[in-house]
Amino acid sequence: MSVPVEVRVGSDSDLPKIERAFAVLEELGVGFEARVLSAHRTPQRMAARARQLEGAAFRVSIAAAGGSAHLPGMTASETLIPVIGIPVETSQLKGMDSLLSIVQMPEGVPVGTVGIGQAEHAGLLAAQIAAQDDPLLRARLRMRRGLTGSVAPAREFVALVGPKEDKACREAMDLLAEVGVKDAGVFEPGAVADIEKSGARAIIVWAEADTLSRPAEVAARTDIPVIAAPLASGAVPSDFLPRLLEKGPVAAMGINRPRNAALFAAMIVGNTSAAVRDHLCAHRERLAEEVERKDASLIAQGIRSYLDGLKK
Ligand code: RP5
Repeated sequence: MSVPVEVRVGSDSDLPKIERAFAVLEELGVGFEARVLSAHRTPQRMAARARQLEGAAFRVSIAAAGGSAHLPGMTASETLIPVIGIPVETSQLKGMDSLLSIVQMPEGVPVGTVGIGQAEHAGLLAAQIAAQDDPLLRARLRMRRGLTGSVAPAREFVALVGPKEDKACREAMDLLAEVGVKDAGVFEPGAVADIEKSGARAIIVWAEADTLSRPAEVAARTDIPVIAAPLASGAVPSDFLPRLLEKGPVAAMGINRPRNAALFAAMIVGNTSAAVRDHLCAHRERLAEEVERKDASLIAQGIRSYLDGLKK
């Protein structure tokens, strides 16, 4: 049996809280490996295993952690397979600490985040990603989710749902092209049947304050992984992200991170495209070089001159 899914937790105390993820994977017959790997207590072991995931043919990692929940993000920084983050519920802050630690990733390193404690959604998303290479699994998954109608086999195509002329949409399209995803197209929110016929491997759905339920509405009608990309022009209310993630399964990006939505979609495509994975690797290296260049010039110039440069 192939093992396309890794499930990692920051502590074994997380295991009972994400039991539904294991149950879904077992029910669908998806092979998985479960590990306890702490970003803080065993950072080297955690990173070393993350670096092996691509080579060991894993398609997706589910990473669950609570509180100062750095496991999903640190895992994502060490691999090019998609990482789904589960924010584990905490007693004092009810998992809001976990959610914000996981979802608001910087540009270049996305984590597809589910709602607080939504382990079942994480299991379903992982199965949806794994099913793209496995028609029998896909059929079981569609049956379990009550999805009817025929779907085209997945190809190298990403669907975007939202206005074509929008800046976020253009940025995402540009980045998809940059990392070698051959084809992408924009659809209306109601056009899920057309998206299924297109053979899309991922769907990016933009969500604003008045359309927060849109990604979940699309996800309810398809087994193609839905990436929820929230956009906001100012401060948002504290229930903004929880409302976005109330229903699913959707993999949420941080607020105003359209390029991360494109990268997460490309990582899904990269599971079956060596060319896309090579581009993603080069993209990640460019980001690292940029930070290294800045660090070197800070050391060379000293803080005052560097700050003056930043203010110009
Ligand atoms: C996090 O700290 C873990 O993911 C867990 O949710 C939380 C508490 O861990 P334990 O103190 O129970 O080991 O790193």
